[in-house]
Formats: sequence, structure tokens, C-alpha cells
Amino acid sequence: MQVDSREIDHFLVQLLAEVGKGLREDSIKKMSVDTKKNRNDLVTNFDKKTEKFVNGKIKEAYPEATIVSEEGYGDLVKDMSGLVFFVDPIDGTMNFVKRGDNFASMIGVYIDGEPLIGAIIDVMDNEIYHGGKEIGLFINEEPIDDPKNLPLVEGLVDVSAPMALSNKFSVQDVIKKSSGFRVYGSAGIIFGHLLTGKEVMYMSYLAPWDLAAGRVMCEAAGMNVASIDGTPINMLESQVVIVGTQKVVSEALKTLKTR
Ligand code: 2AM
Ligand code: CA
Repeated sequence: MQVDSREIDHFLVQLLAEVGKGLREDSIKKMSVDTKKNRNDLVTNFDKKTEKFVNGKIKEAYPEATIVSEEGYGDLVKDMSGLVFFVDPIDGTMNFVKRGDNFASMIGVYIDGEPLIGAIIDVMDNEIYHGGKEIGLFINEEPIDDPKNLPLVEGLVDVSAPMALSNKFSVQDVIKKSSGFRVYGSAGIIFGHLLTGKEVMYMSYLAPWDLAAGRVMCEAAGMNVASIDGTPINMLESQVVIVGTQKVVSEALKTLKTR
């Protein structure tokens, strides 16, 4: 299949700019909050409304594409053939509800299983991280350089709070070898930090829409995106992933106890 990655990139940037504007303008006044699987698994009217809007725009522009998304307006996608869009309308919903910042909206695009273009908007800062291997990476219009391949001892690491607290896979051993530990509550916000070299690793249990856009861009920036047990990443399932500089991911995989 022939696709124009520059055109898709442009489409994603326009779309996320519109999403960001809408969320900044109406969200606080008209928000209603519900729970999903447990009391800390939140969904708002804006998660749903945004996904419906984004998925509609994707179907209009790319009718042949399939969509994997969080809130139920996507398709039942069984394989990665053709053009697949992954949509997380609001990433970091808890931050959105409780803090009003540090949340993102993300879209990742794959072609026949290969990462193509990713885009993440830090909504309140109005910064859009976007691009891919073919066209390079940008924050809004500004190109970004690949982060340095730092080792664990020289960088800050992000680990999901539940994993760090339960010391899953002895992850605290990895944290102790690093410069320090940070928790932000939004995968999208953290991918921005990785892409700009502010942090060197992120480990979490991520759903396909949490990972898709960040994976495209982190791989394009020369970082490694690995599953904890060395199996290939499955974009149609949730899994524990480690994203980081080549050096850090290899050190982390040696340090973690996976059995
Ligand atoms: P969300 O806000 O889109 O649900 C920290 O909570 C990060 O992990 C957020 O990016 C959040 O995305 C995601 N997350 C929270 N609970 C999750 C779960 N059970 N499975 C996968 N990702 C989750
Ligand atoms: Ca979400």
C-alpha cells in the first residue's frame, strides 16, 4: 500500500490542534465523570466526545483505515494489515479530572504492522510532538534532535506508580541504579520527556492506544521499545513495556527479574 507519511503527519497535527483547543476551552466547565473498571479508572464525557470526533475525522479522510481506540468508537481490529490508526482521546484522564494539566491526546499510525507516524499533544502546554522515521520528529514546527544514548546511572526514570510500589519484577533495583524516579500519570506526557532527553526510561503496563504514538516516535528517535520478556511487541494487546535509550533498556532487561 502506498501512503504519504507527510500528508498523514499534517492531518494528525491539524486534528490534535483542534482537539487541544476544544479541551482547553470547554472541558473544565462542562465535565462529567464516571468510573470504568474501578474507582480510579475514570472516564469523562470528553474522553467519549473527543474519540467520536477524532475517529469520525479519520474515517472521513482515510476510509480504508481501521481504528483501535479506547472508548468504544473504534473497529474490532484483528490484524495489523493496511493502515491502522490507534487513538487515545485523553491520556492521563485522572490528571485531566484532578489537576487540569499533564494530560495528552495521542494518535499512532501503522502500515502493515510497521510504525509510520505518531502524534501526541500536551494539551495544556499546546505542544504537539509528531513525526516518524521517514520524515523526522518535531515539536510543533521545530525539528527535534535524537536524545543522547545515556546509561541508567546518568538519567531519570519513569515507572508506573503501581509497578514501582509493588516492586513488580524487582523494578526498584532499576530505579536505584538511576539518577532518580519520576511519576507523571500520563504515558503521552512521558513520551514527550523521553523524546527531549529529559528522562531515559519508561516502564508501564500499557494498552495499545497508550503505546502506539509514543512507540512510533521513540523508535524513530533511535530508542528501544521492548517487551519485558523479549517477545515482539503485540500492538493489539496490552503488555508491560520498557521504552528508553538503547543502553538503559539493555541494562534494565538484565536487572529486572521476570520469573
Ligand atoms: P489513560 O489515562 O488513557 O487510561 C498512568 O495512569 C498511565 O497509564 C496513563 O497513560 C493511563 O492512560 C495508563 N493506564 C492507566 N490504567 C491502565 C491500565 N489498566 N492499562 C493500561 N494503561 C493504563
Ligand atoms: Ca485514555
